[in-house]
Amino acid sequence: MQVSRAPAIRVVSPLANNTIAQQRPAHGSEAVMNEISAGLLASDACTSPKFLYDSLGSKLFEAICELPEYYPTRTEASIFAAYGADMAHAIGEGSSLIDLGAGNCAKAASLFPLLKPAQYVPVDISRDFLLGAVAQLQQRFPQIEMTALGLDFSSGFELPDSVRAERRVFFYPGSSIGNFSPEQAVTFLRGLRANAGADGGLLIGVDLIKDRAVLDAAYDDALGVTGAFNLNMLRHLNHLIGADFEVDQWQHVAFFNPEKSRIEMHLEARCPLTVTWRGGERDFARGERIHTEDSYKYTRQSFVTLLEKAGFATSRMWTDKNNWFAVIHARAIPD
Ligand code: AVJ
Repeated sequence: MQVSRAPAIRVVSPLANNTIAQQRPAHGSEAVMNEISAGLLASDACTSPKFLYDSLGSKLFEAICELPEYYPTRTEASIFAAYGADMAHAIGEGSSLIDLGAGNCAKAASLFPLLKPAQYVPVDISRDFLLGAVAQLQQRFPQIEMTALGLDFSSGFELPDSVRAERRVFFYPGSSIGNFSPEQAVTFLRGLRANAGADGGLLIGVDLIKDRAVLDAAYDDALGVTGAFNLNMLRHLNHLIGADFEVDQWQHVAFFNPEKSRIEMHLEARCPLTVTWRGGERDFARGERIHTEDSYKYTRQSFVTLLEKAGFATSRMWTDKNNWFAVIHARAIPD
């Protein structure tokens, strides 16, 4: 018989003295300064999409998910709703579910009644946000052991001993994998494979190639919410590196690049201007751009192939009726 108890919530804090936390310093640190400076000074200026998410940026992304043009969130949710039981069957009860970029933990929580994991391990860069969400969840699901990890997993990580070694299943919904180039995605997934162990698995959401007009509209919506989301990065950069970007001198540009099979987001200078920040400055000509995000789109086959390169064999795939989005369950290929 399963004994129900409410285990203490353990949190690995970026402040704690452990190797995980030390891999990535907090925003505003010297490493972040150097990273942003280098991007702004590159001949094709660029910034990492992670800087889209300050507190306003996270709210704007939530608003994006409600836009009629932005199909991924809603389409993925419809796939979970239709095939949750099937997914639970493929994965099996009693897994250790490791939720990458958990945020408010809502997507994973909706699967708990079917999936019945033994342990839930939400991972998110925003530790405080995560803590609140997990405390509430633990009340609703006292029989699931919960261990929250506050860390940036994007550049690789190791799991602490508090995460069960058996039956690890990485949960990576939302098509966030699209922010990596295909080569980076293979490296990232190989890292998951190494952490998963031979009996491990992966449940991942992937956005599929579709009609170009649908893709373009999803990243350049009529209300201008995605534009606000993109432009807000400038305010965040002003805060992080003491820059003097003026938001009204820039405009949002987003389009599907079919050669690279990706949406590109840029910020384009509307006039000749100079930006200054702590330790640097740069002139931008009118029309010159900062590349702020890529969102790669795959075919079902191209993603299955990518998973194979990373050491995962696809066991099941679920899609919506339009074939706009896929949720894939893959198992670690034994060494
Ligand atoms: C959070 C990376 C999945 O690429 O669709 C939404 C981010 N950018 N609109 C995506 C995003 C512009 C989103 N991901």
